[in-house]
Amino acid sequence: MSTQDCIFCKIIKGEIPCAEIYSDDNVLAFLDIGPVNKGHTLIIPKQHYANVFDIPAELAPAIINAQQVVGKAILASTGATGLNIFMNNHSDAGQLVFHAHWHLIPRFGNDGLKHWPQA
Ligand code: IU
Repeated sequence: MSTQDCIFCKIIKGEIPCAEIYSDDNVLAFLDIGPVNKGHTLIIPKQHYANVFDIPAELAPAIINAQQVVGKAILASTGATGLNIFMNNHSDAGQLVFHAHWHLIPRFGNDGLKHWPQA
């Protein structure tokens, strides 16, 4: 897929709106349109990379920083008592959007969601 057709690249360019949570030179975070829990957020690199294997290692500090900043803000604002951070790489792992992204999913006691990797 070319970056022209990539929905997350369109969000980064402002061609498609999003509920932005955080932005810096390297990454953008916004609310997932299909949240599995209140406050479900995605963190994406502003450059197009299909999955984790394409991301240059130099970007790792920016991604970790965003996970910490955004993760703490989600915990504080939702009152969640836990947070899942994960990503899907390749369709067999459940990846539907082929622009690398991390899911940040707030967890609440007895929220009904399973604990990965329980089936
Ligand atoms: P996945 O890891 O590729 O399976 O997750 C894709 C996520 O992107 C999924 O949770 C969608 O709800 C989310 N999403 C979005 O937030 N905005 C969009 O325009 C599209 C998908 I398309």
